[in-house]
Amino acid sequence: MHDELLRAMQQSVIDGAPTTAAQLAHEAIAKQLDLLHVITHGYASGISFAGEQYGCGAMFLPDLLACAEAMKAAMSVLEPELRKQGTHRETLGRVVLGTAKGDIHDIGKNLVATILAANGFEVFDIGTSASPEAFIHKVREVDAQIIGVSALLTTTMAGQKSVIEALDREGLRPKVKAIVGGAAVTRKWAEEIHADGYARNAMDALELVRSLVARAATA
Ligand code: B12
Repeated sequence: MHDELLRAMQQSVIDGAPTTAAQLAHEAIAKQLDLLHVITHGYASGISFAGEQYGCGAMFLPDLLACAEAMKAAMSVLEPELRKQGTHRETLGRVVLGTAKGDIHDIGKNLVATILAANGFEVFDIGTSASPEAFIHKVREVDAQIIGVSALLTTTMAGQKSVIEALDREGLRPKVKAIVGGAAVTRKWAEEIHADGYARNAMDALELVRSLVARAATA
């Protein structure tokens, strides 16, 4: 599907070209393309390539920052449109989302937030580098059913464990379900830290949240 456009999207991220990235996003909306497909096979594929280049020393941090800026420019065009395409008007549940303490990556977490919100969930995004205390505070404030912790760094995965431990300590589980995700995270890690679920992308996160909320309703 529109291979040339997808390649141009990848390249706009690799080149760190926010204006082009945003223009291509508008083009995708005008052509009524599947926006999740566009994000995954266009922009996210570009940012993954940039990450690999950075990982092997072929790209440096300022380059990676420029790539992230381009990806964010595209997402700021696509995310409101994805929300608009959402069909649900009633609230299916409340989800607190954040990135683990010490971690500033938020592109993936924001996409998860958008997909959940577009599909009827009320999302409370507490941002990046969020402490376990911040998660607990928000869960209590909004009476959330689900808490989602993102981690992109191997060093900040421990922050996911701390959030789950804090939920247990405060006696908030099993009522509140904890899910984890992010590039560094595996299903095995999720099991190890006794998370209630793991998802490798935003669509799987939506299915996971739906099934956890449905299970809680019939319990
Ligand atoms: C973009 C990027 C950056 C940007 C972040 C901009 C931003 N606002 O987010 C910048 C340039 C700032 C950055 C900084 C750093 N980065 Co960086 N970064 C990346 C990169 C290239 C892409 C991440 C991304 O946005 N992917 C696209 C999104 C859509 O995918 P995603 O995040 O995986 O999210 C999806 C799923 O994981 C899932 N998901 C995500 N969150 C959640 C949460 C829940 C609950 C669920 C269910 C699912 C879920 O759904 C999402 C949507 O489908 C990755 C490489 C990679 N392949 O991941 C490196 C990478 C993560 N970074 C890395 C590093 C080392 C750093 C720095 C430490 C570099 C430095 N020396 O300073 C700093 C970290 C600073 C900090 N304290 O956090 C390493 C991590 C290595 C490791 N294993 O620990 C990586 C892997 C690059 C590499 N190959 O070395 N980075």
